[in-house]
Amino acid sequence: MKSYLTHGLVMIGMAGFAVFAHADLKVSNAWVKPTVPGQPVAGAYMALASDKDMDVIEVLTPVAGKAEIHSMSMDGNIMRMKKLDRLQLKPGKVVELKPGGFHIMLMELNHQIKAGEVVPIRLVTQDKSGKKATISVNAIAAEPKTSESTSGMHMHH
Ligand SMILES: [Cu+2]
Repeated sequence: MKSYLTHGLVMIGMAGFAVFAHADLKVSNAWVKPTVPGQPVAGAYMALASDKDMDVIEVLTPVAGKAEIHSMSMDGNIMRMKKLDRLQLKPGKVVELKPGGFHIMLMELNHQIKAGEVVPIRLVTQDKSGKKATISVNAIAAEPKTSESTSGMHMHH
């Protein structure tokens, strides 16, 4: 068991050249939409590239009382969001969390998220053998780079 744990640490160390990665998962382009005063929720977005089948089963952040993974779809002209128990990742396929699609919903925010703030987010993954791993991501609070407006998208939970 001891040597197994040591090996795990080496793997994490070797993956350190990537921005946010553990042995089997790379996370890039992580950002959070800044909030206005009193706004209780914020969307967090990122690209996830996995080397094997795994699920993201939990999201943790110190800035919010809880964080959920949501999908979004159109119901007529109303945006509907649904909480996912797990977000499936497949090897070789990048899953992009972005406005209008899958996203992480930071809820019960304990302060206003201002542009430029670094928001630490931890993703807990589980592979098919049931083994869990945690990856720590620093998401930057910034307005979306594209001009498409995302305001109002989080009104219908
Ligand atoms: Cu949502």
